[in-house]
Amino acid sequence: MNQPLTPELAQWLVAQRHAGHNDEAILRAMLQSGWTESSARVALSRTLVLLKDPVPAVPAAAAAGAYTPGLPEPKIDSGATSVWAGDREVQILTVMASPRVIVFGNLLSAEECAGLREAAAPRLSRSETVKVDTGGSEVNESRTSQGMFFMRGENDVCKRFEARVAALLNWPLDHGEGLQILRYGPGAEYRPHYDYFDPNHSGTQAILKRGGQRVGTLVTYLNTPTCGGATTFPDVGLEVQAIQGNAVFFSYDRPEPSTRTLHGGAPVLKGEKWVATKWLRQGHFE
Ligand code: PD2
Ligand code: ZN
Repeated sequence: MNQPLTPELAQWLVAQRHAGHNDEAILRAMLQSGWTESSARVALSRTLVLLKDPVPAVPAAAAAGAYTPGLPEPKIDSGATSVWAGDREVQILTVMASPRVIVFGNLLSAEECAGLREAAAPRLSRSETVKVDTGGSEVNESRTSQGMFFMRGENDVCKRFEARVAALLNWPLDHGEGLQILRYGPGAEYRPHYDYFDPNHSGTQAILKRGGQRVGTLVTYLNTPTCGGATTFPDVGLEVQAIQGNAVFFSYDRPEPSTRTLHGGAPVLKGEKWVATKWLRQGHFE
């Protein structure tokens, strides 16, 4: 059932949250009353706005309705084994409710993976992390990969990939950051971190002016390392193996550890690992 978020329903959802029921319990109740999982999730995330959770949105932009409500989410019903992403059938390999994690298969062809690797290779340099005080970036031992950013729509493969991701995750193309390509050599890793911008860091307000918070991450594997390099979710003991063409997606409805979206790139033990990371924002990202 694809129900609209009526005032009565919104009131019920808010009351459930006020009563201390966690999202999983509320979701279960909604599924029992006939909701599809994807529409229940969207309705649930919209109540955050009603509750005025401390999502560090840029208030003016949020008030002006510049942000898309809800979260990126594929249209999949329970048990679906694949989903149409506009120009390609994408497999659903693993689905987790909380944290919201979905592993996709066959998101990119071998040729598309090679095209992204080849276009990125001459532009790689040591990866940096966000500098928490200014919002700038710096080299950090916790991230030993090399990386580069494409501009959105920079070449044909980027354009095709961005359109596919927008269709797959039902999220406007212009809310996505440019694709980031990472190459991890043997021993390289990305220690566990959150992808949202921490509201307590002084540099965050400046970052949020451009598109608001990150609300979802899609890491797509552009090759298969010989050994190691899984994407890990330590809070829930999940490891997603890096298999060429597959991708792991996760979303977060608030910039807080309670989303359990702590994740990392385990050290590559043999061979190398290439990924394309797509971060999705609340609003238009210029
Ligand atoms: O390469 C990965 O598996 C990975 C892990 C954690 C990538 C990212 N985070 C990222 O690009 O944010
Ligand atoms: Zn990350």
